[in-house]
Amino acid sequence: MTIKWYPGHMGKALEQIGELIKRVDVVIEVLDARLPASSSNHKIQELRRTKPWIKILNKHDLADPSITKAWVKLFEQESGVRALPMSSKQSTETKQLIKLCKLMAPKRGKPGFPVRVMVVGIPNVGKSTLINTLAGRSMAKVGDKPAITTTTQLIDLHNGVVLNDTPGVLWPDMEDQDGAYRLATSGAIGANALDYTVVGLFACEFMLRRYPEKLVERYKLNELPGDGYGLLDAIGRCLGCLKAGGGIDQHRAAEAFLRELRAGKLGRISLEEPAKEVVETVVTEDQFTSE
Ligand SMILES: Nc1nc2c(ncn2[C@@H]2O[C@H](COP(=O)(O)OP(=O)(O)OP(=O)(O)O)[C@@H](O)[C@H]2O)c(=O)[nH]1
Ligand SMILES: [Mg+2]
Repeated sequence: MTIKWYPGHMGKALEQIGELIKRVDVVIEVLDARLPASSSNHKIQELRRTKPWIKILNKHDLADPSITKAWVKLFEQESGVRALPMSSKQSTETKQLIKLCKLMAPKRGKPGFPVRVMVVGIPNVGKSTLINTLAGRSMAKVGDKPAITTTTQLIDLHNGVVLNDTPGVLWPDMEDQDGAYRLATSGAIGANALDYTVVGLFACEFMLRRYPEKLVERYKLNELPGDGYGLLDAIGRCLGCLKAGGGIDQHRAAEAFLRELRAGKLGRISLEEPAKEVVETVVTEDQFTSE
């Protein structure tokens, strides 16, 4: 099944982002730390030019820490880009962001001339949560499903920074279907645009390949099933997802599995990592600089 999700408000939001970007000093692009490549919107990247750009690898509390570190190093190699792992619900972690915005726009941040910042990213990645944490109160609506924010909103932090919250935006042509399935696994695609069983099977196959030990631990498996279908059955049995007449309800099992995965119940998981050569270079550089 092909995944595609581009509700009407997204095209309009992309146009607004294209206009707003001309009048802001810094852009904060919120990525999902579990899938930093697939959660980056190339349509927004195309608008960048030389604009100071901060990439937040959000929800890092849910991602594999060593893989997040490799992504951060990789992104920081891009000119004019700063990258930070973050958990946008934690005010201790978000504090440094204000300082960084001011540092990246040294001519602004004075009375009457606030640093104008726009927060962009795909749906459900934590943009509004980040803004609320920075504001210290609930200014923007947040929710555990994509497309909660559908219009832009300007929020003055009263500390020399004003923020634009923007709706989560995807792109119409989801040619990279592997990436689209990772987005669906993370919760960035609307429930009406996907088949839970198929996405659940994709997530099962990935976990069997990449994190089998986490499956064994969470679902008390005596032996690892040979494929996604077998795993979905084992999960359904463990979580009590049964059909009325007997047998496993695979649809319910898939839905429950995705819910658990997204909530971090299986531990910290990254759905993608930088190419192996890049990780090796980063690790070598790390050892070199820590000596
Ligand atoms: N574990 C974890 N959850 C987070 C984090 N940041 C946000 N969330 C959760 O992610 C969900 C989406 O948050 P929002 O702030 O509404 O996301 P958004 O990017 O504004 O989404 P749209 O408005 O739909 O584009 C909510 O359930 C948040 O509680 C984080 O750092 N870690
Ligand atoms: Mg939002």
